[in-house]
Amino acid sequence: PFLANVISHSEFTSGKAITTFIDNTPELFNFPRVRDRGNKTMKYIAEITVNGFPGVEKTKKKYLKEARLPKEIVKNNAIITPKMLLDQKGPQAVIDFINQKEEVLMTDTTFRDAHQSLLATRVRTTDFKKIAEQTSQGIPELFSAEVWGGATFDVAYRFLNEDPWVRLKKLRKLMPNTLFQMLFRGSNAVGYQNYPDNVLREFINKAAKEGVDVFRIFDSLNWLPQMEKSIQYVRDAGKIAEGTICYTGDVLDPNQTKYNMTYYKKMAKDLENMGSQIIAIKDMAGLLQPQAAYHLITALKETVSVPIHLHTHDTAGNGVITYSAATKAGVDIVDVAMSAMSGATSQPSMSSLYYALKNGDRTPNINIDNVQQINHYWEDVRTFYAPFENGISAAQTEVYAHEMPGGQYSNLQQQAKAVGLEAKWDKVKVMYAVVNQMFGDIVKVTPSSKVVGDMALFMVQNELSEDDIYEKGRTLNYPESVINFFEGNLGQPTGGFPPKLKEIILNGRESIDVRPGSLTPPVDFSVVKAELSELIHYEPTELDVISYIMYPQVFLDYVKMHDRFGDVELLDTLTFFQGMREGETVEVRIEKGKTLIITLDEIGRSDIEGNRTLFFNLNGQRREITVKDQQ
Ligand code: 3PY
Ligand code: ZN
Repeated sequence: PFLANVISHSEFTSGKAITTFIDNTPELFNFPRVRDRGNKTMKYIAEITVNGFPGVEKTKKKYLKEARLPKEIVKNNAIITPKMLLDQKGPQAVIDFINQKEEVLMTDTTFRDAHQSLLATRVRTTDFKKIAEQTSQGIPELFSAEVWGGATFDVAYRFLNEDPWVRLKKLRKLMPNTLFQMLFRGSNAVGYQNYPDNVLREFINKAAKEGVDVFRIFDSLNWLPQMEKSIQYVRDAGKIAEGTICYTGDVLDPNQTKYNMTYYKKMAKDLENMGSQIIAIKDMAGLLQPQAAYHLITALKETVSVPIHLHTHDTAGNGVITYSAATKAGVDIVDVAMSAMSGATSQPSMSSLYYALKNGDRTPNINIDNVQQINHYWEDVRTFYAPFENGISAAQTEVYAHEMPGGQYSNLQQQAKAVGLEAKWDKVKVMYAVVNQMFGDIVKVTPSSKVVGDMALFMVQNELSEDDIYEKGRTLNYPESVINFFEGNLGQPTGGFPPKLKEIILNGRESIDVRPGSLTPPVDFSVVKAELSELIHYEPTELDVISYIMYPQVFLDYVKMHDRFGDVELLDTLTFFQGMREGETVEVRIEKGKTLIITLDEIGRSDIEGNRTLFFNLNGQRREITVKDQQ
């Protein structure tokens, strides 16, 4: 194509070509990108069609219906949303707004926690984009939409071949009047390890700039020193810091000596003093029972003057009752999800809560018809992700025993599957509770929950009991995360580490008891940028640099995949996960006015070396793509 560009360029054909022509004529390098993009897209489709997507069974039918989109959303143009208040008047105006509201406010978690908890975080940007505008316009009364953070960041790169920053930017454009909320793991940011303070600041600033308004900041051990910096950085960025208490155990259990009412009240007060503008109670496993919710919220409302935002999971089936009790006790905001993406390990349903509180004095103010229509879309979209369903379709009260977070359940299940423990999943759950007690009953949420999960898998896989660990534990090769935890690199658990187990697991290794971030030198971003640029052979953006710092290998793998296959995020979800069937046509809108119309005419037989040629038609032209059949 380069030569063709030279030959057809008017300056060249006019005979005035000089040696600087190439340097002065950058348009020579405008290769026909569509052809390139078409080829890359077909390469991806061919690969998935022949070899499949890991863990996905091919159930695609040839002709698919599109997900139903709302026919008519009734807009409320007169409304002033919290996002407008934040942008025009700053965080205090949003807090005043919350305090003036009679009704209970809601956060919609459909774009983040709901699919993290139900579908292994696999929902793709394209499926959010299609409903984003209508969600923003149809439910402008929402306090916020949780759209980013938690596991969505690395899963986007790792499994979806997508850039999470691009997702954020696209959604921000489509939902300009909705407050965006993200889940931020304190000193672990969106990762599983501790990051230096200047990385936290950089990440928060970038996320704020790209559109995040409310940062829910938690620490996986409820250790306040790990949250303080992040709260400060969010405030410095002019956004809203939601300091978070992770809820564990049962606050009304008289035998509960650790996580009791005194503990929660003190933590709430400390978070308020630290500068939290809202306090979140993050009931990540769904352990907060209705009576406990009533007493806890009542006590916290008496203790602090900032609004309280309650988050739960519906695993045990009591979510709406818990919210109803919390609403009576004066909770300000609760987290819900679109009905089709709610329940079980996800959040309680938005529309169910609406009806549960209807005709009361705090009924959520939403247009329920709009909500129902938007929900039809999710009813259809959820079916695209059937291979990632975690199998929990009914309430499971055993969560009160194993205490596994909703967001972890489906991921740990996939992890167990990957190491051949699918059939022993019940054992893994029981072991999870055993490990928690061995660790001294810790708060379990990412990344501490991953430590407990890894240890439970390790013990089930190696058929080890608790006694085995104490008896022959010194000779075992523990998972990296477990050693890291006992070294103190995630911080300090409430009441400290169990000394005997710590000694066995560390087996002579050093440990720390100070904030890990106080020992980590700041990252020099320009050095990292240069290093990354060498590795990927192009000039990375500042967002690339921060992603690379969070997840070096995952980011590099993503770059490689992107290089090979292009923007696969533009493919529809069934094609992305299942490829194409013979005779099928798909359309890929690569930009405004440019659509790839791809038909798969035939899948050739495997040749002697195991290669298969797929015969496509791309916008009317025959194309062949050959891939190695791995089966
Ligand atoms: C996460 O950190 O990803 C969580 O959802 C914790 O609940
Ligand atoms: Zn959650």
